[in-house]
Amino acid sequence: MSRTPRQLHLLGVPMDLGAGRRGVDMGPSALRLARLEAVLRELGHTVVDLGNVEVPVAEALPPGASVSGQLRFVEAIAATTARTREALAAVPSDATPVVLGGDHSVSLGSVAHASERGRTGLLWIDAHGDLNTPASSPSGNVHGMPLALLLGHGDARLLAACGEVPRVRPEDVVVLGVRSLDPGERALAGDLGLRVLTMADIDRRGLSAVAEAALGALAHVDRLHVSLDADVLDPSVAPGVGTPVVGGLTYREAHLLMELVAEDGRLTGLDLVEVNPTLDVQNRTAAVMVELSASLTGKRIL
Ligand SMILES: [Mn+2]
Repeated sequence: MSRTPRQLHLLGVPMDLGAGRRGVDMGPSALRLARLEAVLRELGHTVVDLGNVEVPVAEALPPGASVSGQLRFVEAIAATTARTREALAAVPSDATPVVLGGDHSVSLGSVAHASERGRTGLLWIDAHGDLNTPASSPSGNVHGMPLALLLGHGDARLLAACGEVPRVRPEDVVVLGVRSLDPGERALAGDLGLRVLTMADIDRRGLSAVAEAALGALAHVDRLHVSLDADVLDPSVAPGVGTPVVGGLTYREAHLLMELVAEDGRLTGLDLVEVNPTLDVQNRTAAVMVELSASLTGKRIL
């Protein structure tokens, strides 16, 4: 089942307005330069590149756009979320959208879209929880908030941009690979009863058992969206990320995770986010993300 050829529709969202460090707006270019389309074609998939969603340029926004209460660039991010949903609405229902970020706030659009197509399990693979709200965020950067927003918690303008709220139910979400949570994120995860599988779980039980637990916890849904933040990888594997945290997934663990999700066969959408070419070494991080995309869509060793 995992080797079934897919129709993959790529959509770039070159946005770094949600991040504290600049540069992830170049992520879509880096992923394309790392031969994403060619690698997926070599696996037998049909690939359509829809180009990029138009994203405001930070420097061209009016003075003060970066400061809106505690949230940076909230209006521009809300507008980009709406445009991302619009662009994805044109993707045929039997195709698999692949959104190229951009900072992780691009997933507001992609996950909102996925939920519009039907109840969707969300596998959020990330070093961080992305569960902050304006009240709990230490930085005001929206890329630390998308999962909270998709669960219905956060700024009203961003919630409105996602459409019907909440976009995902807590029981339909698994967060995997986490090793850095702010106190407010820990509290929200606890309040919602969110399933969070940390790096400590992976250390103790092994990646294979943790991946099985993640997929098992989502066994009640037919559709599965994978939101893959490059910073879940160890910085030695993926140096080109804005918010690196030591102690991440090894190269093999990441591939095994992708292979197990591929075998599961339910994948309906994918985000590749937080690749920052300005911090990378020879585009290595984008290259790893492309390889992981291949494993996720059916590439095997044998
Ligand atoms: Mn993230």
